[in-house]
Amino acid sequence: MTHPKKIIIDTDPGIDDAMAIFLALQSPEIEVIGLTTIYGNVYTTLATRNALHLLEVAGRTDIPVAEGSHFTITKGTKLRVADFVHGADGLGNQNFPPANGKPIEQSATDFLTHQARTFPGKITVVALGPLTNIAMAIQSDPNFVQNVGQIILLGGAFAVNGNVNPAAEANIFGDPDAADIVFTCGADVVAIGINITHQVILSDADRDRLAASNGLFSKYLCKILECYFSYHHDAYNTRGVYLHDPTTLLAAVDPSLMTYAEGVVRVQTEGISRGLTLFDNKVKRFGESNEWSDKPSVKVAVTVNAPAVVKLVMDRLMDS
Ligand SMILES: [Ca+2]
Repeated sequence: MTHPKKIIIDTDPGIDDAMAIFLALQSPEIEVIGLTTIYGNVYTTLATRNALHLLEVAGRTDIPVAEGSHFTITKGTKLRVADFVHGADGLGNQNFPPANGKPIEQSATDFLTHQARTFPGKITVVALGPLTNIAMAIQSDPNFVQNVGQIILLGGAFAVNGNVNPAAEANIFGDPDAADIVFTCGADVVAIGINITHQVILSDADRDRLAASNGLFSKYLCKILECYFSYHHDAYNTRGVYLHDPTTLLAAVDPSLMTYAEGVVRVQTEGISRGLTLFDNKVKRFGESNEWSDKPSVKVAVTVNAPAVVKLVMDRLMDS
């Protein structure tokens, strides 16, 4: 049997982050060796607390949590926090008791670079929030890009509107400068954008099935999902929720759930379209050199087997 893939989840929990973390713990193909935290759905301090709490719920306090950056890569402290999507506590306003555990001494950046150095080529980073920690790892250790196996990130809106505004998807908007560093770093980067995740919907009927099951994770998730469903109903008029983070996690579990195009992604870091991801799919050979020329290619997911993703999410969360 092949060894499970070693995964570090960089996360801002977050309701769909909670789903992705539980899904990861239920997936024999991967081994979660740590969580690193970042602002996004909540501020970083609360993201850390929630990560510790979720591991306690799962009975997996053996997994270390390393706290990430409290500011953007350009030292910005005016952070966008999406508490209106996930509740003020990030987990559906359930007022869970505080976690007993503590984050490790190492920062997220040091944890990422250290693990990549210890297991060269073997670590997959699944990045589910703004990309500050990953960009800091790239900047702080010149060997990180060579050492890391793969970076699978939830971010961008490829040829569709964003979800913060027409230009930008939330994780990229959270730190566009960091995102541009990650996209152009030369590592094996796979981007799952909302062009993909908006096709993967957990319906009201799916939620009812989760609620009716006896699974530890499905029961917990049904408590926190209410807030997420009502946001989606108001914002998109959908009877269901988008599975952003779980879909991205499953790209690490089974890459064949999606198809990918290769090319160069740059991120707009200023102006009204700050956070816009622009993909050069290499179909056209441009006459002059431009800001995409000579940059390393990444993979961008372009199609997804949405029913298969939803089925895997349901099966694994109910079987807990
Ligand atoms: Ca997230």
